[in-house]
Amino acid sequence: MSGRIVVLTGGVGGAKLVLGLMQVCPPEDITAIVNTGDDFRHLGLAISPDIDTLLYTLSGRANAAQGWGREGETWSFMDALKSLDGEDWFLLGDGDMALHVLRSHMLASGETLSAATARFATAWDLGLKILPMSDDAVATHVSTDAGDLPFQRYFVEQRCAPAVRAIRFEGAEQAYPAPGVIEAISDPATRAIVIAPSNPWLSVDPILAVPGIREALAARKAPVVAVSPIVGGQAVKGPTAKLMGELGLGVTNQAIAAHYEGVIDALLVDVRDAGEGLDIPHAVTDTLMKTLDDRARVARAALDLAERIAG
Ligand code: FO1
Repeated sequence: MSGRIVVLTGGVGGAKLVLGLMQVCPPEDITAIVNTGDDFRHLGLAISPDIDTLLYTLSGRANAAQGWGREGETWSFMDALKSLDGEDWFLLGDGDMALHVLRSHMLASGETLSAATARFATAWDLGLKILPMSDDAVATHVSTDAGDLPFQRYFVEQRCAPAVRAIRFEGAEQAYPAPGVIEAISDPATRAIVIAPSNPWLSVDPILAVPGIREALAARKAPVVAVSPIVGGQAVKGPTAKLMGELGLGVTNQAIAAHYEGVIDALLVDVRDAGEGLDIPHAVTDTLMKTLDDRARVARAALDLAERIAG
């Protein structure tokens, strides 16, 4: 399939699919639009977890087992920080610090998150475009039975334990899509838009909450295919299944399809859930992504489904 591919992604599962797309399409044809709702300032540093997970995953630097951060990371900064009674609930590796320090320095010098992200993608010769969903601050907060929590406090400090009652994206109403985001979605050369198997409520909804993005998707020419984050009635990593239960939803692909109502044309589901009735176009494959070949297979299946939809 030649032409431009756009992928909306966040979190670890999303990064795996983007890596799969890089195996089956020329990287220069791919534009990744990345969730920045997880971003926050910590110890004065601008942290962008989903951008960094994508940078590490695509450059082969990721700590695959851990899902975030760098393979072979060292922790002398954290040791020194703890010795000074600094906040140590959010771990900042020595190599990881380079991204946070450089990004923070560029933002403090008036550059945008887009510019910092493009610099890193170029420095690591990744080939694809990585666009933040917005250069404006959008912060995911969850209202839980343990109170109102900024995303990283919920995800890291509380390890997703509190039951989520509601999710909001502070600043979304005032945010603008980052340069190139609407253009990529609306580009006549774009032949498929893929929503990666990220958590729809926590990693994709912030992207859709930026005014203009959902509208551009609804007005799209290209088919939009979502890869379900559910495998065998569970979620592979992270809190998706738990969250769906807390939101009063069954852990089903019908619930995923309903959530993306109006945005997607089709859903790629896992072979273990193939029996579930779905009233939108769909395809079935083994969506469990352990190896690079797995990631390429899922990416290929998503593009084949898009091609089928395009007719
Ligand atoms: N996740 C953790 O579970 N513990 C951490 O200490 C942690 C630190 C961290 C530092 C930089 C970064 O980019 C990501 C980090 N993450 C950590 C992962 C992060 O919370 C998640 O990747 C996303 O926010 C959820 O997708």
